[in-house]
Amino acid sequence: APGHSRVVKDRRFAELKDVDIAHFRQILGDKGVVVDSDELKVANTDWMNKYEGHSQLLLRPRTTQQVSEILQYCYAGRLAVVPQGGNTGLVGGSVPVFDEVILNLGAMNKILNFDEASGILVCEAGCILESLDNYVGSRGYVMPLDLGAKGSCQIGGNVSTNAGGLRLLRYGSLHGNVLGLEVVLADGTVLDLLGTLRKDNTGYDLKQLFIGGEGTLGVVTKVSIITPPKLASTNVAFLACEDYVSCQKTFAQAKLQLGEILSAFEFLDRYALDVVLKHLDGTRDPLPDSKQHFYLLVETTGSNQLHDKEKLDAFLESAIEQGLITDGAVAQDISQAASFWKVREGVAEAMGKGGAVYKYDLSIPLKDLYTLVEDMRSRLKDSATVVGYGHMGDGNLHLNIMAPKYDNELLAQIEPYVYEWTAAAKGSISAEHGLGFMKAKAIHYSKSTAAVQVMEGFKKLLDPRGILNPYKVLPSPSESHVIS
Ligand code: FAD
Ligand code: S2G
Ligand code: ZN
Repeated sequence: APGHSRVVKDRRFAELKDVDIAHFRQILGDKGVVVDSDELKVANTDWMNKYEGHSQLLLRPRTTQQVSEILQYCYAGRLAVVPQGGNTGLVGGSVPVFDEVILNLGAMNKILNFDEASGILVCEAGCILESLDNYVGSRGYVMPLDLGAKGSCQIGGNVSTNAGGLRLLRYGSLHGNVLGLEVVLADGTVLDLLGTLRKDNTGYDLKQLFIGGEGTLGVVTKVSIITPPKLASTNVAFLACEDYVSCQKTFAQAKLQLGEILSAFEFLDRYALDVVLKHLDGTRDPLPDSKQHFYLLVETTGSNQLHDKEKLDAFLESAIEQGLITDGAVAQDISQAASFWKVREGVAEAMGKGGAVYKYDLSIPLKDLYTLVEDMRSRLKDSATVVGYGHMGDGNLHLNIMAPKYDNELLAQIEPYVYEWTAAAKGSISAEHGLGFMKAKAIHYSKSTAAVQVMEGFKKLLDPRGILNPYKVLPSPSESHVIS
């Protein structure tokens, strides 16, 4: 795809042969072996239509045993494999770079157990996040993560990217909520780490390696996760601020006055709001008269609507008194709350409608977080639309740059500038989306050489033949940093 740093195909890997396909048909039956070109085209192309591989084979296993037999065979024959979930990843991690076999977990979507006393869910990796949220929701619980891709992303993919999302501020990261995993290693070994205990300090906590492993250390086949109770009262407010400093001060105020009921604190700038209103049907400006530069979406979740409303009203009053916000609306019902969320969640999709989009998912110290957006805007002038939004509560900026088409001159003005800027601000070049293919070459902006060497050690230990998701996360030895 445009702007890829060209990597050379690893000569260690075998080419797919008919005898291989015949073997997979024996393991999976015809249904689980897809060679149809239309289906392959979809599986080879990422959500942004930016990365496209040319795999000749898509496998859809239905059991852990089948995953194990597939990997045993691929390991023995040195066939490279890309584990794939909902294919909503945004760093090119879920599609082949060349002709790697695609192993999609979507057919492994059974719920195995749900303990209604503890909220502990055990399910297969291919379960769609939204289906899980509906399932636990009907039993008085919520999934501890929520993201705009919930309708397609799978829990196995969420775990493998250590997805953050809209609720991390309240429920923390998957490194805390995932209690256990079942993983199949590159050679087919089934690693049963599927504990359901909150506390188990017996030896190294191996599951943590696969949370954020991006399919390079093992294939996640089952997940055990603790889900928080679904509470009675939710409030959503959409607020307008005239500058970024006011957003920061409003966040500080929200932490003080909303405290334990604060469940989300998102921001988007005027440019992001305009792109959503222009490109996404069914969205409307929650504050049509305000025409401000910054907007906040603040959500509270608590057990008592009366108490929560009291806290929220006191917070809004003091934010207005202190001139931190110039306007605001509190959703009067569920559908208005959903319309506020639709504006925030719609930015990712809207940014893709203008042609080409360059996405940067950065952790930056809060005080500097928006300065990069302003820098990029003055650097690119009118050659692109520069938009800033994201999970302000986590110090996570989504810098999105939209242009009519992918253009290497434009890219050269963005990278490595954005990475250098983030490293200088002591931030992270990937807050929640992972490194995938897009940022494998940029890991050193956020991790030391020694740290990368230890990671390479783990990779060698768990996948000595390198067949799992090659060219991703860690710099490929054969990588030439030529921008094609
Ligand atoms: P895929 O895209 O299929 O795969 C992602 C990576 O995980 C790949 O490297 C793949 O090889 C690996 N993988 C997938 N399944 C497995 C498995 N079972 N075992 C081993 N490896 C596996 N991300 C956030 O963190 N926060 C957000 O707020 C957010 N919002 C988004 C909004 C939109 C509209 C979109 C399109 C994406 C968003 N994302 C967000 C990015 C993406 O949705 C997440 O990274 C998600 O967790 C990917 O899940 P998936 O099932 O689609 O995985
Ligand atoms: C979000 C989506 C990805 C992007 O909406 O929170 O993670 O940068 C993002 O558009
Ligand atoms: Zn995000």
